[in-house]
Amino acid sequence: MTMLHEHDNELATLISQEQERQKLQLQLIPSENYVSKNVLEAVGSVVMNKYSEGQPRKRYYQGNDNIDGIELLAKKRALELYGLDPEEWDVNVQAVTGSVANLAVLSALLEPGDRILSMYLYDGGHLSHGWQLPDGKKVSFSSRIFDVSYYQVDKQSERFDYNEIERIAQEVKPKLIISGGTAYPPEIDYERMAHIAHEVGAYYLSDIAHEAGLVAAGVNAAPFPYADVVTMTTRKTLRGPVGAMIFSRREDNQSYHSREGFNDRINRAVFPGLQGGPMNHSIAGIAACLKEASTNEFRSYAKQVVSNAIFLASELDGYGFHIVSGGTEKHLILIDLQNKNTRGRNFAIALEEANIITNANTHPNEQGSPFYPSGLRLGTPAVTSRGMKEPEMEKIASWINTIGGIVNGMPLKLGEFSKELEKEKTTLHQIAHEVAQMTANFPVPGID
Ligand code: DSN
Repeated sequence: MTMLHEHDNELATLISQEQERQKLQLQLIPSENYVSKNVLEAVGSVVMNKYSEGQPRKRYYQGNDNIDGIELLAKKRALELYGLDPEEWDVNVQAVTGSVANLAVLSALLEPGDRILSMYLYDGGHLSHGWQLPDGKKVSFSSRIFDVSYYQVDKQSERFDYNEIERIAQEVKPKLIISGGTAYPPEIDYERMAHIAHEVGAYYLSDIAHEAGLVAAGVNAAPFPYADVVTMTTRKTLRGPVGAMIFSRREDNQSYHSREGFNDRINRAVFPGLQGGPMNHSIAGIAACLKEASTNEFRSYAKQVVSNAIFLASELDGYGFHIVSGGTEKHLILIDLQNKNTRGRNFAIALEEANIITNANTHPNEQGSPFYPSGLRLGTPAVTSRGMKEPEMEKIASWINTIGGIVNGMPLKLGEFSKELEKEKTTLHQIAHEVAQMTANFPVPGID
């Protein structure tokens, strides 16, 4: 950063401040993590100067030998990491984000107007799976193109009732079923989801954006034996850069459209369908993170991510927080705050004041809205990357409980809430100080 400080101090200062924030605070947003110096170096490299529309060895512009090498390396490492036979599976590493990856799959396999069945957003689904508001307003682009139906979790257990999902699939007869999302803490039964999809002649798309690293490490089950297509982002539990991967079978056994492989259609949907030149620097970063994810060190890390989340959930449960789905089998925890007389945003604001970063989230029995929900989402990937374990989770749970006690019963309206919170600043800043003392003992990968 020395160069940037010299030539553009205004920008360099903001970046430095963000670096300090990431070191100082507890990053508990489950989709966030810290990339290594290797990944940072690859992403900040000159490969971003090159245009490379097309596929490796089949580019539209000259001068792509090295870019081909990087993309082929990323693809090879991706297939190896998930134990996939390159004769059977292909992987596209060009989609810029998970949402674009999902849109590419939908546009490759379906016709406009075709029906999708996906998880309801409030229960933990994702925007790119075709979200429209209960009043019919189509929020995501995929919901404007396709006809979307939803399945939800059982309101009591807050877990999937697969018989009910099967019943809905048979009723709505989708052309494609999606599993996965952003806030479903139990593992998903991929075999059952594939069975439900294939029984009604639908494709099965498994989106494992959140679990990618846990699946790579063998800590969570893999959808590959069952799914037709698997999408993931590379930045969450996989601990890579912003980017996405689309794994698809070379053969389309459903023959809904044609005998052409999924992969050819998907590659074309990414480019030229949705994107121009790929982000070669992200692809280089993906290659770097995939090498790291194949190590024993990463496998131990992923195991600890889940142990930490299970422990943190159980501590919070002990403090009387309503842990959605009764716990977690992954890296994330969802809390329904209705018994704590507060909203997710209010709680998250108070936690931030104490250097604890979380996000407000909807939950299956939500009465609020996605911007002002009554849930809170937490996760352990980033704090585990710093080396934190159960003793730190115990401390974090206790801070969250203290702050939960402070916000309980405060006015919900944000203006009034902020005024009330002002009166509690001494306690919150004392916790912020304790958090800073703890984080100072845990180096940040990629920074320290
Ligand atoms: N923003 C991601 C998450 O936090 O889960 C989903 O795209």
